Amino acid sequence: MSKSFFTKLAAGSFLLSMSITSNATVINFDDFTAPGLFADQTPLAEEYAGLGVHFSGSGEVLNSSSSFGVGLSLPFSSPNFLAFNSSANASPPETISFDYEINSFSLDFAGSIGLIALSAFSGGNFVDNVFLYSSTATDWSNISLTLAETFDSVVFDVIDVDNTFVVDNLTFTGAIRSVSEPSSVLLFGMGLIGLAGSRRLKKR
Ligand SMILES: [Ca+2]
Ligand SMILES: [Ca+2]
Repeated sequence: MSKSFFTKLAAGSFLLSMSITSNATVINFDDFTAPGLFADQTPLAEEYAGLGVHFSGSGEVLNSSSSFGVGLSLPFSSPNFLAFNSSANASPPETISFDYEINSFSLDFAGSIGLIALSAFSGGNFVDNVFLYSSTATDWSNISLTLAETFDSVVFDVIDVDNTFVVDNLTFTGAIRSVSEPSSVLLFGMGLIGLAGSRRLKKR
């Protein structure tokens, strides 16, 4: 193999990873109609399967018409959020799992006073976690995990908090997607065509 082959391969891989990690995906729960009461909603589950994101837990997407006592200006995005209320049988932990590896995850939350925990797992194995003490019920706070290691699920939990609170704007960046993805197959294919072309030129 020529040196240029590896140079091109390295350049191709670099381009590929750059194009994926630069794209942050945001789930703001505002893309479907949601009711205002827990009684009228079911727990969030596969509504975002199209993005390769799956929810398991008892959090329910509600609109902000019911008073949660939280601020309704940015970073909250209108009209919906993911809501929790222990008296409505909607309590954390909430597990968010991905069909691919990610390397950063964050969310905004409001309405709770206590310790918030975000934990990252890869293939079911604990990777890392972060804790944040929230001392105000009305203002929004942000909790985030950005790790050198990639992970494929996140557990959001609260400790010593049993009142109502809401979550919005889940934001994550993917790190490694399957090579069967059309864009990477195309990119790899283009690299091979380029390589074949340059070899033909050299033979002349
Ligand atoms: Ca319900
Ligand atoms: Ca929202």
